[in-house]
Amino acid sequence: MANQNLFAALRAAFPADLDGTAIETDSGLHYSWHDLDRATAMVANLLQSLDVPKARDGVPPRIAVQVEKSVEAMILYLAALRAGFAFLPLNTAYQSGEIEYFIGNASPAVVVCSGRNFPWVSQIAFKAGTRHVFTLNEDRTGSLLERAAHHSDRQQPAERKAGELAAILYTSGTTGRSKGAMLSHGNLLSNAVMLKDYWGWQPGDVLIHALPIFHVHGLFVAIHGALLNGSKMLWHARFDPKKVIADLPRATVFMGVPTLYVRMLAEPALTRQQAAHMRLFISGSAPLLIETFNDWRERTGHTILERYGMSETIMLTSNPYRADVRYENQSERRGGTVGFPLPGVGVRVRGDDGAAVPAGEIGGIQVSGPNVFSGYWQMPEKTKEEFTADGWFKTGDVGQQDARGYVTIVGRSKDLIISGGYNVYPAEIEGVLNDMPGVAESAIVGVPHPDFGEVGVAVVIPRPGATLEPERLIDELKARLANFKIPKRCFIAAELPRNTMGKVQKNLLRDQYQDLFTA
Ligand code: MCA
Ligand code: AMP
Repeated sequence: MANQNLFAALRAAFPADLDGTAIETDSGLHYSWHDLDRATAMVANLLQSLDVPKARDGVPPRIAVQVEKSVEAMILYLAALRAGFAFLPLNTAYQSGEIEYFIGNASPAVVVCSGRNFPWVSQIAFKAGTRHVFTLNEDRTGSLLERAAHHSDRQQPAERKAGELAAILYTSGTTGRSKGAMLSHGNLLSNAVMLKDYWGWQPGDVLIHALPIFHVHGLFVAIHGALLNGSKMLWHARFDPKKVIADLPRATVFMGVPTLYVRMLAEPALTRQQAAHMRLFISGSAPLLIETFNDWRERTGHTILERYGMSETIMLTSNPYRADVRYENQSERRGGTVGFPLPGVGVRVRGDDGAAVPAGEIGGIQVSGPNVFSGYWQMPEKTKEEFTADGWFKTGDVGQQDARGYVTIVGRSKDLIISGGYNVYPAEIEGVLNDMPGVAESAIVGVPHPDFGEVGVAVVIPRPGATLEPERLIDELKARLANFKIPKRCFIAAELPRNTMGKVQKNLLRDQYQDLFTA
């Protein structure tokens, strides 16, 4: 059977003319397909030359990476696949306590960080038993590329089976610490191949890549989509609405979280004429407000295609790209919905008792398919809890499916805030707050925000006799947690509202602070 390594499939989709431009960056650099092929071979050869534990029981060595966005960072991801390593991307906002947990949990054989962070990241990594720590900076400097330069630019992709581990994505569940969702080469490739067809990728497509590359959206959906179509990417190191709008006449596809659309709409340069060359605008990772959907259509003449996914499953549902006879009734992109289950993906809605609910009624969303992960890294019990007895994954999202098949997400059973497309778990922040001197207890709730969609607000109860200052608590949190997790406001209160069972009534707090940012 042919090699199922995801890299082999992506490489096979490179255009015949390897001298053509694969990536053009916002700082004016051009990378050819040949460059991508050679650079991934060299880095893969470096990784394979290292003294690391061999793959055991289908579990390859892990490589954990916390670096700023750059083409070389993407090359490192592709090289890890090519060498047969499992890739573990880490948000650049994570602080030392967070990194210590991920490295301790995943025991990576190799860690790559920015030169700036080397002193503390390497200390954490060496303590956890990692033998190889490299640096990679935004400006193409660092020990990784220096070492890779000594290796051959030819390499045979490692033999991998579809079920073998390709990546671990850390995601928190309802409670407790983050869990590593294990995605296989087959999970990633099957989803990418299906989306290439469903979203109508075509010759000549050009993707504007303006998302971070340490989560599913920017790393998998966007990069796999472009590479599998042999499409050029216009590479933005960070999202700047003006720069993206300026690139629209040279592009055909854009992917963003709702905040990116909101920020572009605030720019007068966004016009129908400026967007005339575009074929497709895709939104996901967080709910797209119907106002944004409508405003975008009015301003640009394009109807945003909203889709829904998770780290554990990659893409699950999507509004249609076009009317297609293969998919009966699927023609219209409906704002406020996340569309239809993607081909091959099973979606069902279940009540609290596990029984099916009638069309149009609300329940827990469960999913199945070749895209669904195999479980959480070294957490068999957690894995078991999140799957039903008949093998469906419980997403923790609450929604409904109407008679035509459109899925709408109406809420979440998991206590989760999605802020600017990043997940924030109240339990984690409450845990840190509750450990601070003078704090008796705390609650974090999500409230509407015009830019980030939703943001966290903290309500903190002091211990008897203690005086707390909100600014001090926020500063303390900033020292310990990634910046996007920091509550935007903090209030000191005498007590938290509780029901008769003693459970904190977060809905009352949400109601109380509902208009804090939107009034
Ligand atoms: C930055 N800040 C935030 C966020 N980002 N606060 C809340 N939520 C955020 N998302 C804070 C910083 O801490 C800082 O606060 C201030 O905002 C400005 O920071 P800055 O870095 O300048 O912000 P930015 O660069 O403008 O970033 C905003 C952003 C970014 C471009 C919207 O958050 C972003 O790229 N989001 C995309 C996330 C994403 O790719 N998600 C996909 C996950 P202070 O000034 O107080 O320090 S994949 C997924 O969810 C699933 C699978 C799916 O379906 O796709
Ligand atoms: P993550 O853990 O980062 O993979 O986030 C996955 C979660 O993002 C899902 O369980 C949903 O709650 C949410 N999500 C993703 N796309 C959408 C969308 N289009 N609308 C609403 N929620 C979404």
